[in-house]
Amino acid sequence: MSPAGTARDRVLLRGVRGRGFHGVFEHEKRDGQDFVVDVELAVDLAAPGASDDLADTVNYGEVGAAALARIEGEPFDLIERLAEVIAEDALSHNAVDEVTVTVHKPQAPVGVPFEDVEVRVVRRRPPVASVVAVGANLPWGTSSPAETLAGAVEALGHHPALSVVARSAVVESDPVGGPADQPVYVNAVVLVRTSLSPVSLLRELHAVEAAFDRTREVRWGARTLDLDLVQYGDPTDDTDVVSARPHLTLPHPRAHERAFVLVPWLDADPGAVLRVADDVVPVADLLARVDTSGVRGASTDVSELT
Ligand code: PH2
Ligand code: MG
Ligand code: MG
Repeated sequence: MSPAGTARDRVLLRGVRGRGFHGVFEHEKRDGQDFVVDVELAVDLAAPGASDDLADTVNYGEVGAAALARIEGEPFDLIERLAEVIAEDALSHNAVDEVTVTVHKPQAPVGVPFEDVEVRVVRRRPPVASVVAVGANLPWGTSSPAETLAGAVEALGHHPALSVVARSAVVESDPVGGPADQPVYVNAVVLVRTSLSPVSLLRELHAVEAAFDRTREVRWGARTLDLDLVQYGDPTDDTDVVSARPHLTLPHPRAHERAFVLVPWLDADPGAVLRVADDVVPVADLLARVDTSGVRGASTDVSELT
């Protein structure tokens, strides 16, 4: 991890070349010239390195095609602008934390003999709001599930690219699904802001789970800690990420029907909304449709449940 908390690994695509019509001068817009683009993507490559699965990284073919489309597309006056839009495109990929785009214009009308002129922009993701549901129903060492939740929220807040904006009351809830004989859960919802990509945020959630010795044996089975990414970005301005990939399903496919998520979420954010299929629905409305009898308390203090 870099000091900013983002990936140190890189995917580099160099020398994407095309003919474009960018430039301040009329003859540049009329005749066109070559533009060459380098794209450097900060992506955590540990997961794809282990899985050998394209879904865990960024497809450099897609990045290259998008860069070429920008070179050949709408003419801009400035290569600064061209670099900026190529960077924006690259950051729309769910695994990309940061991007460096260099645009070269080797035939530019500079007026003196020269080799190359280039501009380079370095762009990170602007911080976005994201929603994390936390749950636990097994002690971790001498720590009760409620203490574990508090520890997990604290661990999240220590990440340099992530800040905790609000945390709900802790509720107690009957287990939903999985083995019938498991202990009751404690659940809460945490609102964060982060400049991590969705993929990197999910990886961070898994790292915090692992720090509390979370194991994955039985689906929906008892666990020391569960951190689920419910929503990434803001559906009210369409900046939320929608993804159907098995490793990154966003928004969380079951959050809209789970009282143990909706009750604490509404407590943390009375104006919360969730994308459900094609609609953006207030969490308060979703809550009116579900059975909340298995969820108890909006105890505002973690220590009350320890
Ligand atoms: N998590 C599950 C399955 N069932 N039930 C409750 N009450 N609380 C949970 O956090 C929970 C669950 C899978 O993550
Ligand atoms: Mg879960
Ligand atoms: Mg989970």
